[in-house]
Amino acid sequence: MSNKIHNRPLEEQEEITLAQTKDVAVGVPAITSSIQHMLKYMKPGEALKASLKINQKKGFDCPGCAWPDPDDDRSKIGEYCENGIKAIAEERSAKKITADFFAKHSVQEMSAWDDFTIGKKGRLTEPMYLPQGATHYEKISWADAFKKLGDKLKNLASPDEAIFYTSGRTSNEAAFLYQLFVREYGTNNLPDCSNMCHESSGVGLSGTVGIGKGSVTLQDFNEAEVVMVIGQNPGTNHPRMLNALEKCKQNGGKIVAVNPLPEAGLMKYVNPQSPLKILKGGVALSDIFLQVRANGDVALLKALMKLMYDAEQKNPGTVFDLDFIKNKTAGYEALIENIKDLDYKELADDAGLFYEDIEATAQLLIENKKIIICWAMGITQHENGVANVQEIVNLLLLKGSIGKPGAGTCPVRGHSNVQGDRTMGIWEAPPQWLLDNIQKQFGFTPPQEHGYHVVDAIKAMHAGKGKVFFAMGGNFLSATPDTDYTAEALQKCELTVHVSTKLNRSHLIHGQKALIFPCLGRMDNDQQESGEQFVTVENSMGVVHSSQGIFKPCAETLLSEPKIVAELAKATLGANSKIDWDHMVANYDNIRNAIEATIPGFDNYNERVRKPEGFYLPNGARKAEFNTANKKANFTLNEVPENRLQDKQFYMITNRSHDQYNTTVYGMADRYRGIKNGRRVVLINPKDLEELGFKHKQNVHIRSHFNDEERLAKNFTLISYPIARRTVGTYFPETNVLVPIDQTAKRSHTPASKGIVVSLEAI
Ligand SMILES: Nc1nc2c(c(=O)[nH]1)N[C@H]1C(S)=C(S)[C@@H](COP(=O)(O)OP(=O)(O)OC[C@H]3O[C@@H](n4cnc5c(=O)[nH]c(N)nc54)[C@H](O)[C@@H]3O)O[C@H]1N2
Ligand SMILES: Nc1nc2c(c(=O)[nH]1)N[C@H]1C(S)=C(S)[C@@H](COP(=O)(O)OP(=O)(O)OC[C@H]3O[C@@H](n4cnc5c(=O)[nH]c(N)nc54)[C@H](O)[C@@H]3O)O[C@H]1N2
Ligand SMILES: [Mo]
Repeated sequence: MSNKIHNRPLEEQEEITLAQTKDVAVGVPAITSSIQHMLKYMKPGEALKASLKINQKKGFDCPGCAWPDPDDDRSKIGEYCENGIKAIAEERSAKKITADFFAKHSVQEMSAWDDFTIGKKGRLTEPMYLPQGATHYEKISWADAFKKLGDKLKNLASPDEAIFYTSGRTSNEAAFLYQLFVREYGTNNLPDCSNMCHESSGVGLSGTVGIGKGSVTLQDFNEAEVVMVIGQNPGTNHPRMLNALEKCKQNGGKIVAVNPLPEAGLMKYVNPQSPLKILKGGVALSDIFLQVRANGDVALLKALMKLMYDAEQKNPGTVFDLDFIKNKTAGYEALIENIKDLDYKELADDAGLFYEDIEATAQLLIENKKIIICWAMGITQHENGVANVQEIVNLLLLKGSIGKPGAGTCPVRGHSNVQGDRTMGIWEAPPQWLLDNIQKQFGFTPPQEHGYHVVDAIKAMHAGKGKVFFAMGGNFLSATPDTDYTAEALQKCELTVHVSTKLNRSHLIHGQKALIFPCLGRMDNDQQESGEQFVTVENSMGVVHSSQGIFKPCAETLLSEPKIVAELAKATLGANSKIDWDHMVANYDNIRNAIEATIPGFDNYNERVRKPEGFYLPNGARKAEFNTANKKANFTLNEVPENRLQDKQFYMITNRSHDQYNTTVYGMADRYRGIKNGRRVVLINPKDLEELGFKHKQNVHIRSHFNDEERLAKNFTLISYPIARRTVGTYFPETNVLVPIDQTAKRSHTPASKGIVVSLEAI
């Protein structure tokens, strides 16, 4: 792996410039920024067409985030947001990469480019092959490419030597077909981006409320009395969520933000589609901002529950929902034993919070009954990520705030169809009913043993047990932890294959041989034998709806993801397959019929998904029906995590800037945080800076510490910033090299990307 990229020398870095940190999100600058971005990277006519069709009924689903679209009043000028527009411009880039491009640039040359440069080269258009020992990718026909991969898969000693990754943009149709092929081939090695994302939510929720998804709908935000937003930066990552929070406030609801950073969107918000409000300057969104230190959330949630308990003791029956607790839950007494003697001030100190703020928050929770808690990566990407989620559930259960209007759990998903992919069976640990249904429906016996999640997949490749790595989308190398280790793992593979829309670093850090399969994106028109197709996706709130491409694909050579799976299945399984792959892919209705027959909740799929607003999947928790082993919602006991910091050490959180989509860097302006021109920064509290004897804008190396292991990332700039104490902030993926492969969440195996212990070294 090129050290040059990791440790980019300071003289090659532009000087970071700082602007005023914003306390208002969206508004006019967001509109200007998105229009500029579209016009810079797209053809003007297409830009207009895209902005009118995004997230509209009969339009395409924004490839950005998984936030739901309103069932009713969608804005006429497009249900869009600044970062959705950037996602579109990125996918519908006017530039193209052809075989000539690969002939001109060696893999080694390209791997020295930074991610921004790589991403801006345009759309991939032709299948490419890198023979063993070659310096350049070469053009290959689709037929030869499928044959090469099919032959390789056929000749492995065991199907378990192959690993099939999925990123969360893959449609329901492609995902279902893909897992079906992988299981007929004979393995459950189906790691996905969810393993690095909301897996802790899935695990934490399944055991406690019986479904690994959230329980709220968009409508619930209109009725909620209190919404807590914990470990999430919606202003950047789910901008349309701010509309829902604004509505909640208009109806008298209160918002509590819990975050080590004062994120702009949570502080104040100007709706871009409401010019009047732009003039007035927006609304202050958060009523209370709890500036928790990294991973102080369990301490905070326990402190809140302790104060609620005290109030309940004083006026029994007024704070907790005792009927709900009695009829619907288990484990209440044990939880009370656990919290009744806690010292809330000690917990507040541990979380780095003021007593008054915790008391004020507790008061809101004591007085109100309809509570929603939203969360994202600040909660899940910790060693105790599952415990974080379970403490959130404990608090909601005490209030009876799951399964009634205006209340519930809201894990806000990342990729636009990550939730749908899991529903379709992209899961290394499939539930038994799924395997049984597949067997019944398709007449083959799927493998029963569970496969590798992301971290185990990397270790298997590193140990030489994983020999073929196939990725349906994503950028595995840059998204995963411990970049150097993962690079070694991929390089040990005999063959790496990527189905992709855009060039990324995973094409450049490759196995002995490598293939690139260029595919259609969300906005591209998808023609198959029976004519034009649409696909379907599931949003963060369990609504399944259709998405229709609107543009002519930028090259005739591109294949759709379902078509790629079908051809691969034929090349690998040949006449042995029980499935008519050509029939499936000729008309996606056929795939949807197969989904309906295999997965509960999809009755009359083809009919219902043609309704413009789609349909809701069944969700027991939403109706206070808990499909756990004991049919109750379960309280759980979780320890307050130990403080792992030694003197002069910090917890490092690795966040997204306002100008990126995961590993795709749109630009160098983290506008709301006021950081421009560069991404190799460390945000640090001015008092911590002073205690270290370091100065604002000083250059440092970052060293991470885990057990006896140390990892180093060089050449960063310290930025004095109002971040919580004992916490430093950096950007992902630049600091993934510091995330230890073995530092993962208990039970969900999610890399602890927001809880890395680091020290800073002056250069
Ligand atoms: N524009 C854009 N949209 C996106 C994405 C993108 O990259 N760009 N990515 C998509 C994906 S895949 C995902 S998963 C989501 C991610 O959405 P987010 O989870 O909002 O993304 P992060 O930048 O990881 O932000 C985590 C937030 O948690 C806070 N935080 C960090 N550690 C802690 C902690 O210990 N406790 C608490 N309480 N807070 C903490 C951080 O300061 C930050 O505000 O967004 C999706 N949408
Ligand atoms: N340190 C740290 N690491 C993290 C995180 C963090 O917060 N901190 N976040 C984690 C999270 S939440 C996630 S979800 C993962 C993301 O991990 P991934 O999903 O693997 O990464 P992305 O950057 O979203 O993948 C981008 C690539 O997907 C391809 N692509 C885009 N659209 C399509 C499409 O329609 N079809 C196909 N086939 N390919 C397409 C393009 O080639 C593009 O380069 O990263 C994780 N890694
Ligand atoms: Mo994610």
